[in-house]
Amino acid sequence: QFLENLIAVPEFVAGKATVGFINEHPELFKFTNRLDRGTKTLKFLADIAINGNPDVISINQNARFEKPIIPTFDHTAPYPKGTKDLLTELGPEKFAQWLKNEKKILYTDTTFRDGHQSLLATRMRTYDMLKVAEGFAKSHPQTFSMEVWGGATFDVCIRFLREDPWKRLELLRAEVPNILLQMLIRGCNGVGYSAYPDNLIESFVEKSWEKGVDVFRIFDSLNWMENIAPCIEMVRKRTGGIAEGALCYTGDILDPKKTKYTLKYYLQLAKDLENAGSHILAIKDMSGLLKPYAASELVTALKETVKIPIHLHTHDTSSLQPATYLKAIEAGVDVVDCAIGALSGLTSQPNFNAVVEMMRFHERENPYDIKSLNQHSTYWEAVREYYYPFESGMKASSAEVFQHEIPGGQYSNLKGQAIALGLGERFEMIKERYAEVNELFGDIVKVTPSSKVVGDMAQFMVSNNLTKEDILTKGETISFPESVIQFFHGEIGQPAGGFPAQLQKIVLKDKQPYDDRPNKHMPPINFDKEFEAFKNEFGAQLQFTDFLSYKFYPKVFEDGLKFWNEYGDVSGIPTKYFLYGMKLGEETTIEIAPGKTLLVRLLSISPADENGMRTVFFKLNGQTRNIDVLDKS
Ligand code: 3PY
Ligand code: ZN
Repeated sequence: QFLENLIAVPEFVAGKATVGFINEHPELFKFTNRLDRGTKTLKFLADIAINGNPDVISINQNARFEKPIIPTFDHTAPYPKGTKDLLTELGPEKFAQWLKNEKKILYTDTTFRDGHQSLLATRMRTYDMLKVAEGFAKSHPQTFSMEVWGGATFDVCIRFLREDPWKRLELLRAEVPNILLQMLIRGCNGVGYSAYPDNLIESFVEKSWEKGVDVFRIFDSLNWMENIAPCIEMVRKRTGGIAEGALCYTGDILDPKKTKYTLKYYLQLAKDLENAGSHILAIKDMSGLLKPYAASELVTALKETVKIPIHLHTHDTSSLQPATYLKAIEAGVDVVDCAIGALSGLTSQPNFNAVVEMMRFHERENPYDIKSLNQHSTYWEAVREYYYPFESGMKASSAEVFQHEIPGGQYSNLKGQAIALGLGERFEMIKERYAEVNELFGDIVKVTPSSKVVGDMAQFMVSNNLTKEDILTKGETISFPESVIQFFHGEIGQPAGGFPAQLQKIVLKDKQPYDDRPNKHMPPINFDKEFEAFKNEFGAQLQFTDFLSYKFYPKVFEDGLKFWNEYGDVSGIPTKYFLYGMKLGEETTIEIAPGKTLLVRLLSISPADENGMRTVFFKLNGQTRNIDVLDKS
């Protein structure tokens, strides 16, 4: 391994190693766990078989899984031309012009990102996506884009799924070379929850494009242009992709009593987004609050205000949103976001299959092979069963969302968090408090990360039995959650109309808030120096993308790396075994590298010895192998 480390040092390869070379490169002596890939995989399977997956808190012993049926398509046929080819041919400006002139309604498929983020706490694994990505791309090349990256997927990939998000992107790009791939980026908060140095975001944007992202949907959780505009600029400068500036929709423009987020407010924001260089404008209705008649009014007015095409995103939490799409389409919206049937509805996007049917025989119909779309839905229906521990428990749509305004992506998580904090039974109260906190904070836009602040505060109030009055009268003695302090300190930006001054003082005590971009207060990253130091600390074999992951999530990345050193890449393990472990006598194939497949059968498990150790016997490609595991039960 010393040799491997040696050739990873560019100076050595370039023949520039000097006398002090060895002393200057301590990483040469960092040796990762040398178990071969097969053994590492067995180690993981053995551990899960004995101790379970720590991310699966409760197992339903009666759960039965049906084998997902992969939709059929012609594997040998070339990829039909799609929007990615068009972007390459036209460049982003002309592409946007093409989109605006296109009469047919276009669709973004959110199944691989927001669909599962909103329904299954973001737990969908790359394994399940790769089974159908090529088929989808070949059967539905008229799709505007596939949203596959960003938002919470980046963090969850490493933290819970133990996958490298960059590898996911690369693999999906290879399977989908013809359709635009889209990501959600939180302006200058990137894929994190706070502010970062601008040059980190710039570098992140550039790498994302290189690895496969074409459309960058850029938003800010407070609709603060100062956090959005620089990110639009980065996409324009550092990539050949599309900058889609997003306005986050909240409130109700039809309600005369609501005077903060009015039609005028949104039109101004849209104009600002266009002037900042957006190729496309997104209406990001993250909570599903944009009602049908409001959509009609908003889209009509936006069409008169901006020249760029309009892309509408919503969540079907209340079940009203297909009607919203209908009205928006009538008013001239260019693209709408949908999720494949089995991963649609409730807190996810409207049902792709059904919206396609809604538009059949209409003058703006975009014809789809509905039989194939339905086969994709059947596939996802079976796959979804594997992820039952991550379902939110929501059984029906609910008009309550118009009161609490919780974003779709947050709802399933918030419920899980409440249960984890022992507040499961008080979830009704958490929803009520959520609305109260919003009022207390001056009616803010609620989407990651501002929605997390409101959620944290609501949970804090419920667990400490605090009312709104308590906060205002006894606030001096309360130690507020960290995210709330950061919010009032201006670390995620400035809300429209400013912070409520009295509460800001109560929360911050003597601390002085920022009134400008928090990123301004951060020194730029010295990439050469820091990347070198990163490799010295964690291993010479690590890539620049690993470094970027580390900069967003240092602790999560470190834990992930420890995991990978011990168990290797587990992304090729079928989901059933990844989450629940193999049962005696079960057999599976696992691709651990292109063309390298393991055939694994679980033969037997010994009882625990006096030290709690058990031995798990496998057959691996015909040979018996045994792995010792500590039984933690
Ligand atoms: C995210 O930022 O993860 C979102 O999905 C916001 O809607
Ligand atoms: Zn969303």
